[in-house]
Amino acid sequence: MNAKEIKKLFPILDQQVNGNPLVYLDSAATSQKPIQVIEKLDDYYRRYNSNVHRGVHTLGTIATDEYEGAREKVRAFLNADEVAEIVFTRGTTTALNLVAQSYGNDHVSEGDEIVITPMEHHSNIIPWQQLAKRKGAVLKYIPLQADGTIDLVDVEKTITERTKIVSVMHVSNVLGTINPISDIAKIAHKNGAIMAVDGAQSAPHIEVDIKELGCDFFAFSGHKMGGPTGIGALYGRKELLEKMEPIDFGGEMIDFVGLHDSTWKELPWKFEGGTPIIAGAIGFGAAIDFVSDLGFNEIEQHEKELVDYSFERLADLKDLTIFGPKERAGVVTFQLGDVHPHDVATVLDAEGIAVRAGHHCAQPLMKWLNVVATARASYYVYNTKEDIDALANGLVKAKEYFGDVFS
Ligand code: 7TS
Repeated sequence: MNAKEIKKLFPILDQQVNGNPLVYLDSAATSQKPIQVIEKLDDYYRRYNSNVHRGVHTLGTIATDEYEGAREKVRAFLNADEVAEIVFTRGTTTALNLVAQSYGNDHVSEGDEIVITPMEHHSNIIPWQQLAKRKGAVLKYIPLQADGTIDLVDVEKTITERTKIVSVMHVSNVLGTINPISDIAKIAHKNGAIMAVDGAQSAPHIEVDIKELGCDFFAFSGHKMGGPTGIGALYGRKELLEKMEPIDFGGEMIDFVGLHDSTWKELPWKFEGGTPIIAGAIGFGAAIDFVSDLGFNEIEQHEKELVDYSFERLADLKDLTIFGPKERAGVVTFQLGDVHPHDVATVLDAEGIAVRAGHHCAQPLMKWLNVVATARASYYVYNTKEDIDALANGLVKAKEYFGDVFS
């Protein structure tokens, strides 16, 4: 299937915005949803909406089978050994907070180190800042190279025997950098630290195999890969999850409840307090089927072509700076002369082109880039070269509109 055929499977993309065909270039914020996912959600609510893991009635049994079936799809998708290692969460943010609050609380003490990078999304900074503050630990940053990549020499220098947790994004949502996770994980393990990975921008775009990555935790979100909002997953190595305390207490996650003491269900349910995100998980499963059927070789190849074509088309634009390395996932973040990124995005929106402008939840990275904000085009399976032509033409219009800036 080519991108034009794939695009037809996304009903939302077949519309006009401000009198122009919609060109959606904001998939790093959230992707659009294929008809297969929309129908799966519709089917759940029309045919078998029920709570899970309780009662014996027929609808409840179907819902439970579908919900747990989705967990199995996540397991297979990541190449984890057991479904016990897959915890459903609201998304990447809650998954990383679970690691920081549960594993972090029990394993980090005063003077210990937590190591991250300046390119992280806020979701992979603040949970560790908070943990470091609670424990009197030190939050350390692996410095970046000038092109926004990580040098393993710096990793070796930053991680020490005092490091307890290393947490790094697999793919940058701003620069598109693909980080050498398996190498970083080896260095973390050599020093006795565990390796957590923010996979929000990798799982939708490149093949993920947690065994090849060699990580202990991997967090990602369904909504960036064709799934519904409000659902994601945390993979955790079983030996670690088994010893971790739940952080959400209440229904669903308990085994026995007494007046003064209670015990928890086994993995992974002890981490899923309350009625779970049932429809979300089932829709997430359908999204995993969808991207897996397309195949990650094809997805990676397609995004590489889009990135190469972007560099080719945008190279002609004077005053346009593209941030990040040449070798990257499907993200192109840029600055157009002195024009504020919000103005660029507004002109593009008038043309029906959706890009994101702002700090992209990566303020430390903006500081490192020495900008307050940038504009960003991010691609997915449904984007075509025509979309990039529209972007390039839209940027020419923006330049004309703010002409005096360039004179
Ligand atoms: N980590 C990375 C690398 C991300 O790109 C995002 C969301 C998150 C974590 C948080 O994911 P959530 O599903 O828990 O919200 N990134 C973006 C973005 O780039 N623009 O909007 C959201």
